[in-house]
Amino acid sequence: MAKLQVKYPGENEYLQAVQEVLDSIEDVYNQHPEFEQAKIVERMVEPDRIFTFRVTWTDDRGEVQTNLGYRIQFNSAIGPYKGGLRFHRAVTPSMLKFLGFEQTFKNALTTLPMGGAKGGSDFDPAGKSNNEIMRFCQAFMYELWQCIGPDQDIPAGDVGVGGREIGYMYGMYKKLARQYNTGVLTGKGGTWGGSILRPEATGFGALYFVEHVLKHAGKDIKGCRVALSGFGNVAWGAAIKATELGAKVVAISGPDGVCEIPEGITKDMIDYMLVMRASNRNKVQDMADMFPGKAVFTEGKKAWSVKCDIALPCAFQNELSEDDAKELVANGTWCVCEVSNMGCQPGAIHYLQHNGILFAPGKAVNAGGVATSGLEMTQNAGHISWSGKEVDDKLHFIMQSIHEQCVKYGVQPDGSIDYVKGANIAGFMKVATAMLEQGII
Ligand code: 2IT
Repeated sequence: MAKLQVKYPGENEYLQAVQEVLDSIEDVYNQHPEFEQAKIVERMVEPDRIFTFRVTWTDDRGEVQTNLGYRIQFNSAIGPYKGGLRFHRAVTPSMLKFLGFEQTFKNALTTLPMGGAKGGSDFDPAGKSNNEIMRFCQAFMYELWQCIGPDQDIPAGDVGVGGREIGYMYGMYKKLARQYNTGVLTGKGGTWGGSILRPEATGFGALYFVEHVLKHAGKDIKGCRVALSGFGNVAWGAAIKATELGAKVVAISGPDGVCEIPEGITKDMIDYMLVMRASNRNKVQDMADMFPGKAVFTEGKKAWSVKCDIALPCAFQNELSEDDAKELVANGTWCVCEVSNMGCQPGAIHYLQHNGILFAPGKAVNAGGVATSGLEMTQNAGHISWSGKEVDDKLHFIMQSIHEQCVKYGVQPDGSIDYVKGANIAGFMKVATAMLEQGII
């Protein structure tokens, strides 16, 4: 860590993600001198390669705009590079390195053969028109297409990249590559190679994982109040499944504030989340304006100010601070599962774990998204499509298996589960063993 801090000063998200994993694996690593001898950790913390490129496009006023694009191929020990693309104004190499590093362990947990990658751009979708989004996606793919392929590197969505953006990028990829490689991107539309349930999968998988966490602790989700952050694709899927399982979603949030929904979110509201996302306005207040009296907007507040049993960060890294954790615990919250990648700050995780709160990290909880991307790749490779039930059954099985891996490596002397340790050690052991077996490369 000391070496990395000197080498990459200011890459705070990346250093934070690496620190968490190294803290978790220290004991196991020291029991395996063969890992040390092959310098597994020194190799694993560095991406295999980083592509950086200029993306120039023209906005609706005819003005020329330039953004930076990236693809970080992090680790290919257990399969081709796989991971999403993030379009957000704050994207930096540090952010994408943290995400690519996390993705490597997450993908290892899914049971499927996928390596880790991440990419994206500092392009800000907020306030952009549909045509601007299309032109940007086309310009981005014009640079990216030669770096990717169905057996090489398979991007998908992340913050700011959903089905619409994948569509525009896939259209451009096909035009450039002159190949109908459906398996080159995942999260595609249902009529052109997309998997049923991929849009819902991150949120659905997260709730299946929460069910396992609760069951293991002798609890039930029925009747629980759930606070979600964000209103994007991940929060949408989580809201559907939480409601279906008998919980009450009492909060969603946005960069502008929180919407409290005392009676629980309804189907109309869940559908409206999609309209809000497509508008690119990035304002959760729109929900309160659409459903007056049912959703109450408070400016500048987070979802963590709303009284709940279960808190699910579904938006962005470090969105839940130590102070937020204290507020949640004071309000009676007893379970926090990260659905966003690294949603909690280290101080928050420490506080939650020391107060006996059930806590599980993003790389376990949200792995259903990329796992279903893996299922989409399998369908594309076989030129077949599975039914919703087939995909859902497989997703259930995968989330159960991830929970079992966390229990195996995270069980504590008192019988409780340290899900952070469990997920990190399980992911590390799989990737490290594969690297060892493939020699010094
Ligand atoms: O963080 C993630 O796991 C994703 N954004 C999904 C990646 C994927 O390849 O489906």
